[in-house]
Amino acid sequence: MVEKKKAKKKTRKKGGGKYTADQITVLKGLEAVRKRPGMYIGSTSGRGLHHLVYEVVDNSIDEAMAGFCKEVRVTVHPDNIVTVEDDGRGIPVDVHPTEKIPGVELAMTVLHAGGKFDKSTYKVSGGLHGVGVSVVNALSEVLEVEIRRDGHLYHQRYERGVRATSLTDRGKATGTGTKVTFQPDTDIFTELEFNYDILSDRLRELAFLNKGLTIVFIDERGAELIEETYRYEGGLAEYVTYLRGSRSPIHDKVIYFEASRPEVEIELAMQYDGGYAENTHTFVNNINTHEGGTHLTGLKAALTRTINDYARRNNLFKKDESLSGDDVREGLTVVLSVRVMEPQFEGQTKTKLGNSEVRGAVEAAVNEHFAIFLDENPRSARQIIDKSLQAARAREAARKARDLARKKSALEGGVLPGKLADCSISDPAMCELYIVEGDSAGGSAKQGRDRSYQAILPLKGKILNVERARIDKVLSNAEIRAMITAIGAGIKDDFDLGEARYHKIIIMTDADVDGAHIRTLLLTFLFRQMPELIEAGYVYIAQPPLYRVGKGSKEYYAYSEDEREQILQRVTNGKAEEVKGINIQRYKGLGEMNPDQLWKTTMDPDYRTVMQVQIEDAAIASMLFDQLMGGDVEPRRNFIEKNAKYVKHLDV
Ligand code: 0RA
Repeated sequence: MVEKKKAKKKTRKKGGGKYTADQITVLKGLEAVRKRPGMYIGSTSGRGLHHLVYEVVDNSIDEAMAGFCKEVRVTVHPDNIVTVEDDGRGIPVDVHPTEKIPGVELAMTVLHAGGKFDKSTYKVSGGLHGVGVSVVNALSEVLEVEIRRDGHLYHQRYERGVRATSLTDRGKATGTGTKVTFQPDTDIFTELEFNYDILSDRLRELAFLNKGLTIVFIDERGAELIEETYRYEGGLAEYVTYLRGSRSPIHDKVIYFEASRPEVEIELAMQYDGGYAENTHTFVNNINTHEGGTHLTGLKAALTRTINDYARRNNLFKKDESLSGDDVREGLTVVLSVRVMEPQFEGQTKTKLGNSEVRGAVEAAVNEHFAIFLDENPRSARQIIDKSLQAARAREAARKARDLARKKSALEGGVLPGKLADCSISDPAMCELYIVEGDSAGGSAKQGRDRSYQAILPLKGKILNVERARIDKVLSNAEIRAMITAIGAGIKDDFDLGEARYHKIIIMTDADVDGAHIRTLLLTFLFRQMPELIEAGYVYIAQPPLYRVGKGSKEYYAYSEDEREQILQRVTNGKAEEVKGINIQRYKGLGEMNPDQLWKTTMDPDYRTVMQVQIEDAAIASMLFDQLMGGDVEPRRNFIEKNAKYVKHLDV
């Protein structure tokens, strides 16, 4: 009922006159966005907040992709007001023949109209984010747009999506372009502060993905103004160099090509290095497809086939030898970017490409261009194949060792690791596996748990860094073997989600830097060896409390500094003299909690908070890890800081 009243009030124009029927539809549309923001931007937390910037930037990038814009400037002002400015043609200002309002007003107020009045001028549009700038308008306390066009400067202001001024001509001006300034609505968003790293990472990524485009990022919030310029003439080829970081390449030239097919435009860059990890990044219309999809399937098929064909033709195999997908991707950094007219996004986080026609197109293009590269660069080809063969031999040795271990443990009676305290229920959908740092915390967890459905696997110290070790070494590590057998679904290409023995795998580490490090190692391991487990939403992070506040027989647990303050305020009623009877304990590790406390705070489903790990969080974790373990000192110095950011990222 209240809603109706609100809508009515808003249909009154500032100047007095009534809105037309069309504009009432407009207001209803924007009202719908304000009522269910999550439907349009995913969430109203930090993620959704940053989404607003991406949405506006996407419009400028579309203009750049159409060939009319060279530079995009993004500024974060004090109070988290954001400006996105481009030197494109400027959003049209002339009155629309049937809608009877200026084009810019249509873009700002009509859902899905976005900047795309004329689809044919835009070859492809930003898929996932393509909800249109009207959504940003609806969710902003204030939005102002300035357009330079036809020798004039035009301006208009909106408040919460509703027109506050008419489009006005502010006089003569040179050049063309669009400038949008907006302030996210405090009524809508739970988090209002823009994160410098998240924005700069995304803007840099966009610059890599759109070669030649200049993106300037300015942050005016701190004592010192920060300005960074991203511009990459080499596009994805430079991106691969950037991602490879300090790892040494095994061939000098980055393999690079662009291909245009009726169903899809393809850009690809890749390079092999001496490491053992695979670093694959795929994009569709500038969106990171963390969950992969048809383009990735096509790429993988082509890599395996092209290398095997080349090796066979050039007699590089001993008899019966062949290379698997995992073999040919060891030490490979590859970025694939495709542009598709009507992308279908699927998966848990809608970052998996579903369009079936893309698979064959990518496969054919990669086959063709990669085969040319190998033929034209025989020395590089030899090195790539040698490396893949080494990977294959290591994998074969590991498989034999594993088979042997399996037979051995089968003879001994139990296949499950000795350290695992399993649960009694056998339905995986109901079962949880806690992977716990340290034997003492493991002991408390074993005593405190509900043994019917909670299993505990304690791990000793730091597990092996899978990023820097080859598969045979990874599999010879006892802690890693224990995890693989406890989970029970295998690894890599042999992974079978249906075999997973638990549908919740909860990483429980200390709430300190070491704990964060171990968590990163575990996430990296899961991300590298069983990404499907993360994609299925089976992986979680436990949230142990930081403090226990005791007062008399009462006790409270605080999971953050803020919460500790709140609790203190509450129990002392703000009166300082009451502080004396209070005992504050800071938990340095899980081991300091007794079984009952651990159960109550961290394991009891009715009380605990667990964070579900998204595949992109795991990807970020493994990237960070790689930076940490690389040769450079600077990234290592930044690790703690960055790691803090990634933990924050999980939260949003
Ligand atoms: C449609 C038509 C034209 C420009 C745009 C959209 C446009 C939209 C945005 C949003 C942000 N920056 C933008 N730049 C341009 C121009 C049509 C013409 O001039 O012929």
